[in-house]
Order: sequence, then structure tokens, then C-alpha cells
Amino acid sequence: MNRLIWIDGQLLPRLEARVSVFDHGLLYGDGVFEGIRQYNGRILRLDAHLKRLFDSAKAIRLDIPLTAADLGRAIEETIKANHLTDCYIRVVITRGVGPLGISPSGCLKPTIIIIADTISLYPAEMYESGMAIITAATPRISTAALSPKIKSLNYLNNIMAKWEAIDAGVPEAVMLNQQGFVCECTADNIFITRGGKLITPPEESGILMGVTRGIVLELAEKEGLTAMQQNLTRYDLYTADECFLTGTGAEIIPVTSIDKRKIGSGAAGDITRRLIAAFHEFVRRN
Ligand code: PXG
Repeated sequence: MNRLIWIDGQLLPRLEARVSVFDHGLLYGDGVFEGIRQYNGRILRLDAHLKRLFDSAKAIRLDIPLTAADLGRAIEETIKANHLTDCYIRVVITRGVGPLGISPSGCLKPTIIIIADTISLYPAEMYESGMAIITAATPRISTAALSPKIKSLNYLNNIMAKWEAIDAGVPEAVMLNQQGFVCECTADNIFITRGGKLITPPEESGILMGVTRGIVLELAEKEGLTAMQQNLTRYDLYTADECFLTGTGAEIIPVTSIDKRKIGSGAAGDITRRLIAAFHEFVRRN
């Protein structure tokens, strides 16, 4: 598909949409991004994604030379130019072109890229039968070093954990923080249920505050479920009744084994199924 890519204000065919080898996004992973979805012609929680993007940029002292409203319009324009109704949108903002050396001070203009394309999900049967995951030996980066709330172009911490998942023959790995508490997976947040209650690690555990996580917490309340944000250990994962992951790409996906231990009955649980149904209903009418 010859998609049009929005780059620094221009819509260009994909092979012409290029960045410089001197862009600090490439040289140092200096930049931020967002992954957003459009369902049925409407973008899901665009405001929340733009807020997180601008907060991420502010946290790394990158001034985005557009307002959130301008960027929202550029995203809509990119989707329209590609005639998409159900798509994945990747917004990337880098520090821009500058001299060699890590100093960002010589980078005068951020590079802004918007890609809208179709997305490949996990295999459909995994949403029924659930996914096997592992706990990674690689800990999540410390909040003192670099806040995991920043959705930065530096995903090496997560990629190292993803290698562990690949080596173990599973699609995802859950990462613990330096205290040994559960954080999140390499590109998804994690939830468990126990005794009918929903539990997910809190902000302070050092996670990306997922937009899908937020929606699930809202849906749980509407469904009359008790939802708690509490520290979890590996013991809590292994002895959970149910477990599932949330993310823009994954949506809500059941987890039925962790480190080869069966979770609950070994099939997608009732609460997980209820939340998946509520999520589909929500994105259809959002
Ligand atoms: N934690 C991490 C570390 C993530 O990268 C999430 C949680 C879930 O957040 P959202 O806001 O999506 O519910 C993410 C999201 C990709 C891709 O291209 C990655 C994400 C989202 C969409 C696509 O690999 N990460």
C-alpha cells in the first residue's frame, strides 16, 4: 500500500518520507512517540494520547513546535489522505537534526512524523485461548534514572525483556521493578483478578500510564467491579484467578500461563471476557 506519511508539514509517499542520519532521534533515541488507534472512523482517546505526548516531550525538555490542536488536525489529515477508517497511528517527535555529540542544544527544529497504517494484532485465537508469558530477568528501568511515564524513543530496556520472551518462545514478558514488584509488560500494562476484584500495579511502581489501562479501570467501575491499584509480586501473578494485558496494539488479551504456571483454569476467565466485551462495545460507540 503506498501510504502517505506526514513529515514536517508535508504528506509524502512512503519512500520519499526520510529523516537525516544526523537526526538525534536516530543517533541517541532522543525523542518521544505515541501509538494511537482509530476504530470505525473515530480516534480513540485522542486527547489522552496528545496529553501524554506533550507531557513526555516536556519531561525531556523538547518543545513541540505545534499546539495539541494543530497536531490533532495533522493526524486527522494523515488518516483522511490514506482513506483509513480502522488504523494504527504512530506519531514520532525527535529532537531533530544536530551536530554529532549528545548535546541537544544544537538541535534547532524537532522532526515530526505521523504514520497511519493498518495494524497486525496477536493471532485471533489468542484472544480466546489466552497467551503464555514469562517474567523477565531484566528489571524495568528505575524511575530515578528515566521515568517510565515518558513514552520515549529509548525502548532498549523493553527490547531486552522482549528478547527474553522470544528466547522462551512466548509473545510477551512481564517486567518487575528494582524492588521486585510487578510493573508492566514490554508494550502492555498488566491486570490480575483475585476473589472477583481487579488489581493492577500503581503509578508509583514505575509504569507507562496506559490509555487502555485507564479505559479498563473506567469500564470496570461501570461493570460494578472493585478495581484496585496495588503492588503485586510474582506470587500474586502465579496465584491469580485471572490475568490479562492491555495496550493500544493488544487491546485486552487474556494471559493463561506465566513462567509455565497455569493461571486460574488455564482459559480466559469470566471477568476478562466481560471486560473484553465491554471494551469492544466501548470502542464501537466512542
Ligand atoms: N506499557 C508500555 C511500556 C507501552 O509501550 C503500554 C504500556 C500500554 O499503553 P497504551 O496507552 O497503549 O494503552 C505501552 C504501549 C508498538 C506499540 O508499536 C506499543 C505500544 C502501543 C501501541 C503500539 O509496539 N505501547
